Amino acid sequence: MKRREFLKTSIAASAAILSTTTLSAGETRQPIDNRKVSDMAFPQKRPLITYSDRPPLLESPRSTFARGITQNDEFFVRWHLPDIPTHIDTDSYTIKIDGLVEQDLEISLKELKNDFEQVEVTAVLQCGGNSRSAFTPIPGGIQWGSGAMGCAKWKGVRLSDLLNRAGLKKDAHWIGFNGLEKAAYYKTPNFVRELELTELDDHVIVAYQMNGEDLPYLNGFPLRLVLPGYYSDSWVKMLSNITVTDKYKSLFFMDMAYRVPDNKCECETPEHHFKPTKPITNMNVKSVIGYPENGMKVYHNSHVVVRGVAFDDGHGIREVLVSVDGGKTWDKAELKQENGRYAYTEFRYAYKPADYGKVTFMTKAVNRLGDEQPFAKDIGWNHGGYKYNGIDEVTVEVV
Ligand SMILES: Nc1nc2c(c(=O)[nH]1)N[C@H]1C(S)=C(S)[C@@H](COP(=O)(O)O)O[C@H]1N2
Ligand SMILES: [Mo]
Repeated sequence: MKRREFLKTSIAASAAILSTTTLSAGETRQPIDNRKVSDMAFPQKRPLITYSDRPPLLESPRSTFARGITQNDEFFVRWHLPDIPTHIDTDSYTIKIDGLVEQDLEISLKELKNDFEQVEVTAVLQCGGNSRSAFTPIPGGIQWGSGAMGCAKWKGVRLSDLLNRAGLKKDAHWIGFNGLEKAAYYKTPNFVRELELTELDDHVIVAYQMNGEDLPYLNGFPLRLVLPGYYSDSWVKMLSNITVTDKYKSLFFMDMAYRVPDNKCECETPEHHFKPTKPITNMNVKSVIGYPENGMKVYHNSHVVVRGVAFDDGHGIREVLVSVDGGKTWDKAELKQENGRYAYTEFRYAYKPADYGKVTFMTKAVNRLGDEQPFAKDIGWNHGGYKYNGIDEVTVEVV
């Protein structure tokens, strides 16, 4: 069945249930973009859009995306378990490596910083559920707008160097990563991720610094996994254990969450969830406008510079196109690419509003493979609300 038909049937089937609302099931639109930052700030953070304080769930406002590097104090925060350790003893903290290795290792922070080659990578960290509020009906989970993402310069050591020091045994195939939450609350499902050895290249690092400073506590102090190009569910924070195994261990977070339908459109209907599913891995191409913002007023005949960021999974951004006529015609934005292929590409587009009234800016990024962002309405629905990458839109008023 083609997607359009698929949608029609699903809309017809659910029309009765939804008669009290104007939303159509299985459709997608622009993510919610009217939330204000909170009055309250968490330690090391400026006030952000706050969904919960236990666990801390914080979203960066749109204005953050006018710049290519996200500051540490404006970087979004997501934790799954309500109880995160509130104290870390940096002198005794170690990262343990065990399982199918020649030699179990326990590496202190000091050893990590002194005994291994130090490397840096600038990379985008984006939750797979970023922009989830674009999906209708809205899937369960945090109703993120577009701010569950950020781009930082990460410094640390290569995961492969750690694994080589331990020495992998012949049957080594899977690697499990565990955050420190486990130690304190062992009865809740741990936040553990598993990756296949073949997925891990030299770009994967165990990082202790973000933008030249220690990782902020809420972003995983003192150590986190950095997987450039991958959605951030696997970027385990407060990383304390790495376990090498021969078999996939089947864990709650890997089996239930962060998966999409294993079909070409990665889509399904609210009535019939598609099986089988697959884990989300590589990020699709996306752009988000940082300036101007929805509802702003700009002066007639003034010089408006639309600014924002674009990224993909590391293939690199070829161009960012801007439309002011609803997507009929597109113009190229200027690009600035200084931080490598995993980082944000900054774009800017100068515009002189010649007419009064509302004007909508749309941005569409295209990567080096030729993949481009679809219109919001053409994105397939999935029940987890993952991987939304619709053409971004901001509407301002010319006065
Ligand atoms: N230990 C631990 N690591 C974790 C998580 C978690 O709940 N616990 N959540 C993951 C998810 S789903 C996301 S989106 C990112 C969020 O990273 P941030 O809080 O630094 O923005 O951390 C990932 N790593
Ligand atoms: Mo996430």
